[in-house]
Amino acid sequence: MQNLRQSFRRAAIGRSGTPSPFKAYLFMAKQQSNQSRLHVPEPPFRPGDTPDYSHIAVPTDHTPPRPDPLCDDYETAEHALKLIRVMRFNGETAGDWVPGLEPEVKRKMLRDMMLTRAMDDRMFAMQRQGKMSFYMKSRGEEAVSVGHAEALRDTDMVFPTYRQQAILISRGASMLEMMNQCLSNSGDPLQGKNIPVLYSFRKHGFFSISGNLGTQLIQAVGWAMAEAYKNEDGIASTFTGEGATAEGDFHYALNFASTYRAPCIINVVNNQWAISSFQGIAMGEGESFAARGTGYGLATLRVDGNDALAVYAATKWAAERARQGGGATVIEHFTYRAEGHSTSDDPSKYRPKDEAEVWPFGDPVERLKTHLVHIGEWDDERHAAYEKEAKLFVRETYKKAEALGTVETGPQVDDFTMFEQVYADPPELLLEQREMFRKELG
Ligand SMILES: Cc1ncc(C[n+]2csc(CCOP(=O)(O)OP(=O)(O)O)c2C)c(N)n1
Repeated sequence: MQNLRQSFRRAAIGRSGTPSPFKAYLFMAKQQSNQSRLHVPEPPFRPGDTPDYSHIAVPTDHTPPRPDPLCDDYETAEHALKLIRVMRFNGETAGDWVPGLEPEVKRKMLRDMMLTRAMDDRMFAMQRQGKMSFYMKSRGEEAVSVGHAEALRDTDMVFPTYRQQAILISRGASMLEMMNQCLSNSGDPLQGKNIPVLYSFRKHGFFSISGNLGTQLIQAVGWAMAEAYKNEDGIASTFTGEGATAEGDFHYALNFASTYRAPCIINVVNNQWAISSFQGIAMGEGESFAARGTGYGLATLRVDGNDALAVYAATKWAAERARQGGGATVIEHFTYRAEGHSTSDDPSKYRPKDEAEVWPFGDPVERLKTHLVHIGEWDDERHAAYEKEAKLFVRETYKKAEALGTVETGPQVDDFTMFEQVYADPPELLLEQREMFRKELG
């Protein structure tokens, strides 16, 4: 099976370094001429296999060129099949997309990624100690959120998934409030109405995260359409994992975004895995996820998601296009989910343990650090010092949150708060239920 998978992989390399379904079909047809021709995508590696990503081409020529942000959508069709990169692995930058950023902005991006990672590590450990019911880390994908947030205005509205906590960090949200939400304690701004990590921060333009995958995509397009209708210049930016692009909502969103030229950015974070199903199950054996936008007449970019500067540059381009009336852009962020899907997941059951280490695009924190060191704006001592500072800040903030209660110890919010904060005008039925509840409790 291992050999069959590896030869399948070699036979099925598409133009963009991702497998091509047509070649895959021919390969399977040849191998299994006497069997069913139904093709069920299989990941290249399973537990026990030695992962080898040499089939993924790492572009070194630092193309494609940066077109005018108001170009025709078809001029970006090729961009959906390539990979925008800015930083080389040795820290140099190259190509048309190098953003002219001040070193302090780059240092902020690095610090935001490190702080997010420190918070994720602490919260994961606290979940394991029973202090909260659930947690989701974003390790390996921090550059997607941080690079993106830095390129937007703070007033632009984000419709995220559960893996963009670094956007809140970048926008200066209170870590204490974030932790209170995860602990569902007496300081939880959502009063226990959402599961941990499904934040909602109106003051930071961060729309309530829904546990139902895909809903945020159409909401974002609707918000953007309303913004354009009112002649405001805000844009919406929404995120989905590559797995959830298989949902109808993704396609409705692209359809409406294209028809009404909605000022928005539709980000697909291709981290290779949904929970235990790999990206091929969401049609990832096609040329690219970004290319879905081509069929809908949208601009499309595909970017190295572990390169914070490339994410920044691609977002700036798409934001400029949206703000100037050019409509929506689909951006695929090509990255890797370095840890489990959530605290409820055990990835060693379905993929090799060391896959993250051999991921050919490296680690996003290390990549930006290498660049800053290369240009003389950072060094190992400062890195170690900030790592320590971030851990200390997270630990101190967690202590403050814990003092307001945990799932394990309480106190939790008053039960009656479940009837509040959802409706501006609560429907009659809800008011009746509240009365019944009050009587029952005496
Ligand atoms: C409509 C819906 N279907 C299924 C689920 C269960 N579920 C939660 S997360 C997840 C995987 C999503 O993978 P992907 O979209 O690739 O995002 P990632 O977690 O990798 O960031 C699934 C299947 C859900 N929450 N909602």
